[in-house]
Amino acid sequence: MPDTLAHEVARKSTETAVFDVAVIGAGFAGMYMLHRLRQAGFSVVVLEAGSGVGGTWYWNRYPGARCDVESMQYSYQFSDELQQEWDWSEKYATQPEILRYANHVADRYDLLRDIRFDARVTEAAFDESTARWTLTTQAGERVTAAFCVTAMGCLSSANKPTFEGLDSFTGAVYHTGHWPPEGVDFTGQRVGVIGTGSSAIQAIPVIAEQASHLFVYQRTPNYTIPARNAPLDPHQREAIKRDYPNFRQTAKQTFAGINFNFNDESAAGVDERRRQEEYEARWAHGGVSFMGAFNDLLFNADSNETAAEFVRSKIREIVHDPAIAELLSPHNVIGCKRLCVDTGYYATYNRPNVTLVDVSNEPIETITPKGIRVKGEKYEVDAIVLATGFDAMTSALNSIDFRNGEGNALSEKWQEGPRTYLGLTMAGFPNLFTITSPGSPSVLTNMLPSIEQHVEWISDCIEYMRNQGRRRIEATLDAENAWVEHVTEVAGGNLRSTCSSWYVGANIPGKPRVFMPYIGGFPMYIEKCEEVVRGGYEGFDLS
Ligand code: N01
Repeated sequence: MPDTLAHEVARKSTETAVFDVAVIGAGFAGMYMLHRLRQAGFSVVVLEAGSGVGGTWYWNRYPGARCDVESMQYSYQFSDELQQEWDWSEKYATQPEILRYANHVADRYDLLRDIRFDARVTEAAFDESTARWTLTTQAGERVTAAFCVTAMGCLSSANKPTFEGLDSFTGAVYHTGHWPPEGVDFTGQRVGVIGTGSSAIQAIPVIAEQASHLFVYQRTPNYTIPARNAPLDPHQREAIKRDYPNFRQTAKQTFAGINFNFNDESAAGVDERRRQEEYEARWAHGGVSFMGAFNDLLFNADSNETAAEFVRSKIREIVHDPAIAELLSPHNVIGCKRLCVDTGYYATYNRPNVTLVDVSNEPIETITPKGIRVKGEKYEVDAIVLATGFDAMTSALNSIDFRNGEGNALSEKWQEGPRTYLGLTMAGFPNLFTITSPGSPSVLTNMLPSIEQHVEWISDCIEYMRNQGRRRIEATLDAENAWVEHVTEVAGGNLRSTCSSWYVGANIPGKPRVFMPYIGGFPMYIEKCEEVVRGGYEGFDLS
């Protein structure tokens, strides 16, 4: 089996290079997929649209970008040497530090030789006669592989709403998800940030310190909990490292695959004093573990409201102007949209150089050559930051013209919403695997362990195929339908499915409203995947 890219990749569009597996994307999922498959003796090529590894951490370089999962948990665990040799510097790692980690992994495992950068895949077609996929890139390069694995991330396709007049704007326009690698210095500039989701909430306090004036255009306020970020105490870091296997194992047994203190009392079952005590402790600790304060916060609307009101009371405490505090106060279910984690977000609105512009009732009217007009009022700005999020979970896959052997498109199959078996495969699309796709816990969990679980499942499956002398695997329609039904049913019992979030595609006009990730929890999901394997790949046709 040839093993180096130099021998393999067609340099001319007329040639087609041949591999066992083609992986799309070189973020954490694609990198580990490559490593694992190569270890198993397969020839692999990774096609990556960007010019470097890191995926989300390659593209999202906006000021203040950090991971909201603690650094000691947001890393690979497949190699003990790797997790022992790397030292995170802060409780929450910055984007540059995570990108350095991704590059360290790429170097350590010599991954770059099998990754093609600046290779955006545009088409992928399955040929039934050979049972192989052929992938074509924007530049016209072609590779063929027995299996295709997508590792394109859940939040990788930027949402750029069409604001009237945007093209006429004479200043710079940035999207948080496509930040220039060289960075942007806003010193002395008037800046307009559109959006107040996780990305904006991290970027706004940093931009406010540089800009001469910052205007924030808010359509819907979000709940955010202080990160309480700090340098990692070396003793604590070493203590976790000494116990890493147990630490990781405990995390895997939690709903979100994250090791944090979950309180198994219900908010409805305790008195006001006890609730306040718990919320205060969680607010002081910081981060997303706030939602672990009580076990019914995502199941009982009244309980949820006690947590929501607690955060609103904090906003009123922090923000000096009561009218601004009220505008910043969300009134929907807390945790329904992804909870944000910040450093100094609410206090930023006390700065004299920051103006909050409410666009909840009347949308941004137009972008002019010199700025942004809202309700007839003109805001002159030098730069616009679109912190408008992503067309989540489906758009990256739909951006590639996937065609099965009958010439049917994946985008047609998903017209009414995504349908998968375990978020890993799709009926009608043989030999195609998707990492952290709709129907898997993905974005509701710590992505790293979720990615590792998917990669290992896919790699084991491909090895099994080889060992059994099988060449074609396809999820049955029955198995897929049953899984989609189960995913929908569990979502229905959770308050998270009740609001207009990107989880349900509500941020993209016309997108079918479907709760996309699997909300049954990481342990239940792992058990189901393992059960399928124990059953000889139950729910699949192998031939
Ligand atoms: O995107 P978002 P994001 N006019 O969709 C507004 C992960 N992440 O990039 O809510 C005006 O949350 C939109 O308003 P509304 C994390 O999973 C993680 O911030 O639709 N405003 C909203 O305020 C997160 O959930 C980390 O009314 C418009 C904002 O733009 C996910 O990425 C950090 C508009 C978009 O918010 C996405 O976060 C960052 C319009 N036409 C991100 N269109 C960490 O790990 C949209 N908006 C910490």
